[in-house]
Amino acid sequence: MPSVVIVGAQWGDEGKGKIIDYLAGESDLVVRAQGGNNAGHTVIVGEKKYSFHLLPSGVLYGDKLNIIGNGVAFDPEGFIKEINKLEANGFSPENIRIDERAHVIFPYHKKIDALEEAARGEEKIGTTQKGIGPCYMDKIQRSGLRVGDLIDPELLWERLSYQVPKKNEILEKLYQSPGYDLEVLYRQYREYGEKIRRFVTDTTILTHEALEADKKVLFEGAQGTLLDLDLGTYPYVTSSHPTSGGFPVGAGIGPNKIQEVLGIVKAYTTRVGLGPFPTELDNSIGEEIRRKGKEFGTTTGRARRCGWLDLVMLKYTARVNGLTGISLMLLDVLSGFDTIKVCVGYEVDGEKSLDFPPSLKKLGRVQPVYQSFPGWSQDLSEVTSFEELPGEAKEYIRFIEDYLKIPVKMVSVGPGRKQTLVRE
Ligand code: 2SA
Ligand code: MG
Repeated sequence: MPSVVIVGAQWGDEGKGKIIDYLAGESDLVVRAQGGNNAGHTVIVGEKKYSFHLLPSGVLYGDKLNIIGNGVAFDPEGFIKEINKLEANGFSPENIRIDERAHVIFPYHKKIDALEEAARGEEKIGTTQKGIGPCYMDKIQRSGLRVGDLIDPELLWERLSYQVPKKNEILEKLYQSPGYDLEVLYRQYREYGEKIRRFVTDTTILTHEALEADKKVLFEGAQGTLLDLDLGTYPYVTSSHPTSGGFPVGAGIGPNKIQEVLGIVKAYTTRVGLGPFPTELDNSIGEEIRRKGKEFGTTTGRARRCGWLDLVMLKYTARVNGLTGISLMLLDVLSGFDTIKVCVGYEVDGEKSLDFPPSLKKLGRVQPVYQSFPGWSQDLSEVTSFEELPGEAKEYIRFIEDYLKIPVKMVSVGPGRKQTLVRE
């Protein structure tokens, strides 16, 4: 399969980083197309753990091109920090390319993100405060600055001279918060522009050429389907499209170029940030999952909310992404539970339903209908093939496949590269 899209099929943090790293080994290009450094992809090589935010997860291989596509919200400060860290770890950033069209995050975006969250009080989204929403707001409003502007000192000055006074007015009048000094900001960002210039190009050409040459292209999704601006649990969503549909636009390719859509599914469910979560376990089982699964945010360190697997939700996310396969992650975390539950239906206002409701209010009233499965006690971390899994774990996987009518192509039983079981 020359081109594969990897999408999070839940609320993010499904373990995409690990699978992307695994598949990157056999790919020529790794492409990010949405989100920014609000993402947190963890890759574990040997004893060492690497966390990527803005960088595509293929950077640990020396021979892959890593593309930050036009749809990404690009934070130059975060980018420079990440490449410095990469170099300090002995890896080269030279195979990274940034699309000229990607929009740039400025400090005022981050500040507005934080102030807007504070202003919302109880109604806050629970954002990562990386300025993602406000940056995309400028993009949609057609007033944003793009990477191409950042590396052109004259354009940068021109665009910032218009933008900074406007942002200052918003900050001072709306939020009673101090604004920014235009010249200081300009000098700082001009310097960033100098530092990143050598990475900047029209990446759509590179991706196109690779696809035309039948090279293997890996499209790396960040966040998850239920955080999609259109298809997620609005307003508790991110401001981009983490679904498969986000890739044609965010990377500048035709949808017919995507051959496979691999959904990354955690063997249970987690969520960071606020909003309804039908199978949430606000009890000792939820805590046990959090502890065993080390469910804390990679970017912000926040404790993730945990619950059982929700197949009603997955049926929806499988449909809107057109999933062709599933990679089931963190199965090892479920070892040791006597009983494992799976949500197979919803009950809302006394009525049974098999559909994930578009209405957030309705989703908040959902009572999950569970099917119970016997658990297994074996530690799965040493298992090297699907056949070796305990019968109960196989049964759990087969049930998921039958319900969703999608094959589980990979199973992960630990964070290491070797702990990935690929089904023949
Ligand atoms: P934002 O910052 O505007 O994108 O936040 C909007 C919502 O999207 C959620 N969101 C995420 N959810 C899970 N993981 C994300 N990335 C980091 C990670 C998060 C972290 O991989 O661990 O470190 O806390 C991510 N990014 C955004 C967010 O919680 C809001 O609900
Ligand atoms: Mg993450």
